[in-house]
Amino acid sequence: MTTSRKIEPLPQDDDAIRKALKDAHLPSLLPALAQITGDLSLLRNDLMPDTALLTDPQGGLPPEKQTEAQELAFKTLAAWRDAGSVVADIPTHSEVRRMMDYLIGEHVSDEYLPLLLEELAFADIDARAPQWHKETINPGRSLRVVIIGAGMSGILAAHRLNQAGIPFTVIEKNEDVGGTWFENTYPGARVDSSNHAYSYSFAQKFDWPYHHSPQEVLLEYFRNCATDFGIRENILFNTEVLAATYDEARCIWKVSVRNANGREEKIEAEAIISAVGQLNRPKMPDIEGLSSFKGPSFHSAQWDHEIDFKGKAVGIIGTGSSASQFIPHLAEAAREVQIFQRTPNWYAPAPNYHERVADGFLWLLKHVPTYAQWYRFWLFWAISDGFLPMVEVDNSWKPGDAVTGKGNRQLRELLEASMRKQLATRPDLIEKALPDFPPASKRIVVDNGTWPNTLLKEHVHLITESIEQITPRGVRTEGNNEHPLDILVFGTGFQASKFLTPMKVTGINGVDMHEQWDGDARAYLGITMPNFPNFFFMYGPNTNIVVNGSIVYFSECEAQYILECLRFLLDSGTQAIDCRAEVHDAYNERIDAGNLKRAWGVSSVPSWYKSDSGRVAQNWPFTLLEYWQQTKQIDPDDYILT
Ligand code: N01
Repeated sequence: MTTSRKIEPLPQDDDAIRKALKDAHLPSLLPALAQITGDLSLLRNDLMPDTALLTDPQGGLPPEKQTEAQELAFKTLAAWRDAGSVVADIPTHSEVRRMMDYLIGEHVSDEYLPLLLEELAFADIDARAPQWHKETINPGRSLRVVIIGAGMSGILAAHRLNQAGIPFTVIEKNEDVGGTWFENTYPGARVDSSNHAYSYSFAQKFDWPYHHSPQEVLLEYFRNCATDFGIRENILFNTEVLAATYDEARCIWKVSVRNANGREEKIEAEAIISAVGQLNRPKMPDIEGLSSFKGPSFHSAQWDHEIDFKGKAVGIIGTGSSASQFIPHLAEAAREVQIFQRTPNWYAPAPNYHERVADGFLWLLKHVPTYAQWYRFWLFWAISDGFLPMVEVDNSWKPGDAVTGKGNRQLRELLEASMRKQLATRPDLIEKALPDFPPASKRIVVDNGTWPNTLLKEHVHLITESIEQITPRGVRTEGNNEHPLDILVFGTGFQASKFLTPMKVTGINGVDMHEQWDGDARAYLGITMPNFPNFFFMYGPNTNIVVNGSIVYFSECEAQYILECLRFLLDSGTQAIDCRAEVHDAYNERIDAGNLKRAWGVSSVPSWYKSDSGRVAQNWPFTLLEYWQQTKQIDPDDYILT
């Protein structure tokens, strides 16, 4: 069972404990030991991680201190085992805070504490679960919900509705759950944030085989979640939503779907949750001659596993996160690899990117209660709001500057030094691969050295001349340069800013959702929009996070808010809530101003963070805390009530 965290008893074998401790993540082990023993004196000042080095695997603890911490952990664990392995009472909030303070090396403020307690999910308490049930609030009221999509967000929404006793149907176009993890099967596909953090807070799993697990492991996790949550029988697979139309007189959404037999059907519901994701519709480039290529060609999200690359000349258009993952695999087999790069990337060094979780570490997660939660907490904090200053735009910034401010300069220096070092033997590649724009203008690609090592291979060529045409035999770049190819792969990304494409969604007075957006998707809290009553988005406009946090966290906040809206409908007898235009507009003005204070908002480099108009339609510019606070509950004054 995916979500199980069954702890196994510590063995009598002291050597086994000592051996495992060599692989321990010590900064998060000591709070776990303090918690299970109730002995907070274990959190010694001299063994405290260094705040400035949070992303260091051992929090900057020097080797002699690591040895001391290991010895302390050994003695504590052995004594705890010998005394009967009794876990101390759940700590008080002030004790938990003391442990948090120790782990992150600073005082956790009052406002962050409740958020962090939720994330920790001690004693398997799912604090974000609805603490109410439809039957006890308004059993007679019809409140059916259609969820569109059974990926990470859709599974979560279904689970929450199930917990609240609200009837729901999930419409999924694929034959199974998983969304992006079902569709993207290209070689090398893996999660680029740590999967101990990229998982539901209430369904944590300690036995991830890798720090960044491959696609098939993530897919299995989401498949198992769907089964464990008991939502599978509510999912209509191989069924695609074509349109949704609001019937104002009845306050009902009529959803047109094409079912598994190809027939069109209508489903009625009082509310819709769109959980279609932002990165689910492949984007093919607008290049002359696109379809003229005679050899095999396909997009990374529609990988053709029949194709053998061995001995072939392969061309790849695009160098984003997807391409950076699959190109190294193609380079293993292909005779020649031609990479067509339009814009270079910044690469964030992640030494454990392809690493298996060490045996000893896994052993400790299995044998030490609460260790997995504290490790997840560490990851959550290490990639949290503390990163925002690195992407801030100073007042002195002007277009063309290579950095946006002081923090961004530090980030640039770090990333540039790493790239220069890795490509030191090839100044020509440094010239081509080193961006001249500020880091975080577009998505920073995660890498462990695989990308530069691939570029350094003799049969791999990084081509930066712009593409003029795709021809039957290959690609022609400026200056009439022909690049003959056997196979052409598009790593050209997704239609991220075209939310809900190609569905037709019609709201009050026949207004079309895409026409209302006019190419520039906006929503209030990324969740609701005027004229579309009881229509909720998950991972909607401006809810993507760039450097701080995990997208699962955002989806959990959105689910919390949507459930609060549904509770309001049940509680108040209101038929429908429709976001007030002035609330929506004021909110979006603030979002736009916020994004203009971030590197991705001021930079002119192309990125999927922006709509065609150049507005940042995807990203959330503020703290994780702020989104959590804003989505905790609904303010009815934000809505026109029917
Ligand atoms: O897509 P992208 P992606 N001519 O849009 C190029 C997530 N993800 O699939 O930069 C030439 O980033 C384009 O060039 P440019 C992750 O959030 C996650 O790689 O626009 N080139 C760019 O190089 C990621 O950010 C994981 O100039 C053209 C590339 O194609 C998001 O998905 C793994 C072109 C597109 O890059 C999208 O990543 C993979 C043209 N006409 C992805 N049009 C995880 O680890 C486009 N390009 C979870």
